[in-house]
Amino acid sequence: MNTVTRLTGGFPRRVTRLTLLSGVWATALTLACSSPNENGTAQGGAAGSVANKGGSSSQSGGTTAQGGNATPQGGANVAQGGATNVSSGGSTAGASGSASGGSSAGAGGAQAQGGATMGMGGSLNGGAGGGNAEPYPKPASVPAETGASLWLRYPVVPIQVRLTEYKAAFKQVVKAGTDANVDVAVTELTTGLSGLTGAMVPAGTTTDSGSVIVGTVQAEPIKSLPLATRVATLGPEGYLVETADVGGKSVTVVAGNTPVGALYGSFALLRHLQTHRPLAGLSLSASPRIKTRLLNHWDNLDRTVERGYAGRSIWDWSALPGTISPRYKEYARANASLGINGTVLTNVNANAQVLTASYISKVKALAGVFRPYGIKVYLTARFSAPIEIGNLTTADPNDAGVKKWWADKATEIYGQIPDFGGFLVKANSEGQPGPQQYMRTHADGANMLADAVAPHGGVVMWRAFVYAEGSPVDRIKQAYEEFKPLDGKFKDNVFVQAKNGPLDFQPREPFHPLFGAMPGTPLTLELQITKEYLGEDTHLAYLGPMFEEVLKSDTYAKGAGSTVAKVIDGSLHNHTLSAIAGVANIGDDANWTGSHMNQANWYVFGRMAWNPDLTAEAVAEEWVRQTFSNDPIVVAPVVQTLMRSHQALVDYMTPLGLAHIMGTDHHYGPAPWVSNLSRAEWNPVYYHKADAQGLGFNRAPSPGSDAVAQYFQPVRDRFASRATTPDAFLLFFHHVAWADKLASGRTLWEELVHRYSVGVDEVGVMRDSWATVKGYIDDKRFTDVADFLEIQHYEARWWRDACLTYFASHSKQAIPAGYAMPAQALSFYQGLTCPADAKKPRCMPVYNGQPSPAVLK
Ligand code: GCW
Repeated sequence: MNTVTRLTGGFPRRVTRLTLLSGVWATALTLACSSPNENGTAQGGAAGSVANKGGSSSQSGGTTAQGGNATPQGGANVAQGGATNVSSGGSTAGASGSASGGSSAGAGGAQAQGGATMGMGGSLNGGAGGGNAEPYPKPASVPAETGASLWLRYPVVPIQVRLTEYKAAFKQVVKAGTDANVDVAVTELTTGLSGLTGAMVPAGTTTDSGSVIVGTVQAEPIKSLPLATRVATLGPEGYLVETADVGGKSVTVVAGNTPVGALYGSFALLRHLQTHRPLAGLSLSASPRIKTRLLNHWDNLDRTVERGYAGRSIWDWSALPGTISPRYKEYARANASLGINGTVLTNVNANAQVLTASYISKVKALAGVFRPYGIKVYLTARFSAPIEIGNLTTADPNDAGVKKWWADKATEIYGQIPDFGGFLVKANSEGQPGPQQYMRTHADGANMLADAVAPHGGVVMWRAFVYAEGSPVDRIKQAYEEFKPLDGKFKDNVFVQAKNGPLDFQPREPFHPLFGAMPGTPLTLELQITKEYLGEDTHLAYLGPMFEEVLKSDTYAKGAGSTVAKVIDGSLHNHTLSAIAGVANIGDDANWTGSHMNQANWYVFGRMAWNPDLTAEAVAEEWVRQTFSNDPIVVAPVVQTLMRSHQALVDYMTPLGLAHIMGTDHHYGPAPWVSNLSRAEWNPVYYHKADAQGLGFNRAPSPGSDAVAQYFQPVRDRFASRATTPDAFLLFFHHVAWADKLASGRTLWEELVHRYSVGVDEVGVMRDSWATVKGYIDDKRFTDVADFLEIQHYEARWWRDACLTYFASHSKQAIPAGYAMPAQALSFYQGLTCPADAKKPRCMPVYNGQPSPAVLK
């Protein structure tokens, strides 16, 4: 037995767990490796598969099923380190916009260290050095970190060859042009370069060798350089970073067409250096595919955060505008480093007060902090605001007084904040007011607001997350039914914002059928970074694979290749507007996101918002390198852990297309039995429809709900047929008999038991993999993560046992041989009253069992 200290409030600080025997470990790995995932590709990719480095270039996600869109999970991707992009240009930063799985895995051929946990070692070491053989020294001691520095830590480069190279190249930073964005770029570069080189790299004014020249192509000396013409092709936010000769001096140029482009280039250079890439052949260039890249904060004015698990809101409204927390600037830096260029400060369940004069002055103060970082502010607009704060008797969008009120309000806001972004609106959804109260449509409402902000260059983002009161046939059909007929009726400055899936941020959902179905309207993809249904702060679930899955999903709206990414970047239907939004996971916790690992989800959202073609794995690697260490002994196991984590969670929570079986309100633990909530579609039983015959929601044509009809062909037919629906979505679209055979050869019941069990064991593998980095990163963050993985392992078992005992009450079948019996009877799980703390709803009573293994030898 060993003991693990946990730091979580409200629970005993020590729990005991059984140490996994190596044999069990090996069993878990074998099972993970040999079992196909829901897409039929190798899953898990633990030790064995990771050791298999291929020399061919890999396209992670390349096996995405047509219309099925489950990307391969786990280490199998990692295993296929392609031989591509090993030079500096092939950094995981994906600067050229062409990063693929191969780049993340690095040079498969170089410096292979092989071995189970070191499977990526060769590539990663090679990645650092592009052939550099210098090993990373094991740190003697590592100072504790709170996580507050995020991925902008800039520790001194610990390998001499690289350090020497960087010191020679970076001696000072020289500004080209005058603008606040460029000033920020200079500050970021001097800070980052000083940290990485361990030497003072000041701002300078004369161009000497070893200068970084940062600025725009309109300013000398960049203006006269040959590279200036290439920058011109990169668009307003693009950048180019290269070495150049200026008057006989060797310099590094960071050039943008605009000041913010130069800022993004500065962060790209810093990312390159933070990941210890060589400078030979340095050439980083990129421009964003999506123009508006937003965080959506669900932050209330009282500093509570809806679905926030990282403390209070970082917006200290009562202290604003007089007091400016230093965190605002840190927030802006972190976002700018990713290319996020806007933030919606307030909850979509909106409070009209934020539109009053006193709050506008507070918003103005925040906008002032964010502006030098290229970030605009947006607000949520409560549709009934004219009544609540305007003394009108109606909010009817066709009413002249209402129109005038909003137009005046927009003028007032823009008078204070000339670059205000616009409004995000949740209307006629979950009790929010909206135009339908006045017998008007969503388009009427959106257009009225659009007219108000249009003279100032603002936009309206109108959410499509709607579902009506009553007992609809199938909740997931409603957004499409309400919005598709309105296509073409929205003003030019209106986006319709849809969640990734048609239900609600589940661990896995098929893509939302609105994508591709509204060619006349720019659509915003709304992703949820905060993990409302995915273990909140505690469970490690890296969302990169999930984001990649939806972005690469093929809608077939205009034939094959009509991916969700192409819908939202505007290219499929030729829109000039394009946007993506991520519901933030940020709060005032020291580590920002409630857990260190959740920082990766903020990071990957930002990186994929900039370039939706980046792979989850590439981004995971660059995040790990910057956040923890570049040493392959850290990078390999942590990237593998991240990459397998989402599928693991899907398996132990909602395998095979199950959805919405979480506990009421908190959405944290399992509660598939809940059936007594007032609205039918709030109850888990509505979604899984377990009965004596089988399990799953029939969304095929009649007698099913025919939700599949909302998809284009051939996706429609693929989901309509039980035989062609990928296992990943099987129970989302079909009611399947318990005895039905699945592709694995197992019956549905057996497969369910198997998946839940593998999910639990995967967390055990993640936990043990993390244990290998002890001593290579600081103890504080190591222990924080280890403690959460320990909790996650217990809670994965809770999920498994609760769900299997419940589903067994319908299937009337026993747990097959080879799998652990549930630790408790169904009544135990149904009787649990956790969470004690709605914000941290961990469940103490589940820590008294043995969490692993779930798959027996
Ligand atoms: O997922 C649900 C959440 C609500 C949220 C709503 C929405 C902001 O449970 O908390 O409200 O979605 O997206 O509007």
